[in-house]
Amino acid sequence: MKIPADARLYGIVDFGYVAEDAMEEVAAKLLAGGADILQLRAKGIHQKKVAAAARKIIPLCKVAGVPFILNDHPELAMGIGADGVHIGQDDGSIYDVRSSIGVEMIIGRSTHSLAQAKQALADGADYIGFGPLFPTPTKPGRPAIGLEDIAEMEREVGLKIPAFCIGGIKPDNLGEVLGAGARRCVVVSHLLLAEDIASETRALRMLMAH
Ligand code: TZP
Ligand code: MG
Repeated sequence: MKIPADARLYGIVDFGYVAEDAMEEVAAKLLAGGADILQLRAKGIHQKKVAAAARKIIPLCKVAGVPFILNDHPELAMGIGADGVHIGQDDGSIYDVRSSIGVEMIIGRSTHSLAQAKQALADGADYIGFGPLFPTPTKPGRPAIGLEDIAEMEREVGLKIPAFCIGGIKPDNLGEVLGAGARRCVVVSHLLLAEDIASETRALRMLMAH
């Protein structure tokens, strides 16, 4: 499965916010609210637990017709039938990951500057994350890059592959982010900490509809 052309909101089920026994339920809520892509992110979690969570979430994504992306672990992503893998700047080259998982699977790359975004495009990434726009508890210590490069990034990269702005995005600042030129976003903590995850996801998705 490819990233749908009209994908706007990318949701992440993150072990940093979601208990192991709630993974499936939270994934279902993000999907019910209209998340267009779903990632499982499990920093520092044993691969067996990551695989177990992925096996519960993948069938939900299949029913919803939403791509399932695993953060890190390209081999595991392939083994469990993920649609793709998301890799950071320190996770090796896109070329090496592509060589091991093949041409069918989606490869997403985290980028933290315009130069990295252009490089990811040149290296053959299928989509990028671009941020963090704002400081975020989900990635502590990572400096915020602000909004000023979004428009150029969208022109240079986002017109060729989907580009998802990320980092500290919430309804309060979404207007500003879209106004700066963003067309697609990843939202993690705001959705995972919401009292009603499905309706919060739906509300954000509607704000991004145009
Ligand atoms: N990469 C750059 S910022 C970020 C990641 C994984 C965290 C985004 O999470 P939040 O909670 O939406 O700020
Ligand atoms: Mg990584």
